[in-house]
Amino acid sequence: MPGPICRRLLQELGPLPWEELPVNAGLVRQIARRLVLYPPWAAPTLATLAGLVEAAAAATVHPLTVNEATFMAYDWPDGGISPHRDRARYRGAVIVFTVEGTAPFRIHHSRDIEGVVESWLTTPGDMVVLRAAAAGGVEGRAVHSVGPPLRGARVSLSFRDDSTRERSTGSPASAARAPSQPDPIATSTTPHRPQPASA
Ligand SMILES: O=C(O)CCC(=O)C(=O)O
Repeated sequence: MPGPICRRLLQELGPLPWEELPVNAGLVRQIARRLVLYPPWAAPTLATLAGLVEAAAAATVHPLTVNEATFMAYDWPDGGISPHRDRARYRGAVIVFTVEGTAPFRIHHSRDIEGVVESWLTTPGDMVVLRAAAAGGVEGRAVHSVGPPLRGARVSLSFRDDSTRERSTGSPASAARAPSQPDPIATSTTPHRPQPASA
């Protein structure tokens, strides 16, 4: 994802309310802030990106309905999230873009932080595709972790297909047709779920 798109995405978030996550969420330890948005996407760059992800997924064996967008911010020096899998309610794949900052991203055999299968540095514009539940009939959600940013903050944007939400679309076309759709703040604070995405 090109740098100007990353910057525009961040600009569009403006004063939206990020939440400070509890450090302990079950077995997962996380030091991060989070902003969760749902369609219809009010931010035009977010709408375009979600539409592109859906269009790309449509050409695969497992099409996605992107019905959740989560921004995570991890601050230097101790931000990050320990090994975990995303919840089973997410279908197909989780698409994670790095929007700002550089930090290690790891895939693990298990929740054991030492059991690293693969590790690399994510930098702005990178995209990681993680297998979610029952992707193409194959089980095995990826256990992953994020280390502290090398400096400043790292911000990621994850697109997910939540099987418990309506298969509504956040495509650019629908966003363009309905400029007065509900503000994403209103949709993100519905009683639907203030829980962490991971388990
Ligand atoms: O921020 C990231 O790169 C990944 C976030 C993550 O692991 C999660 O939300 O489950």
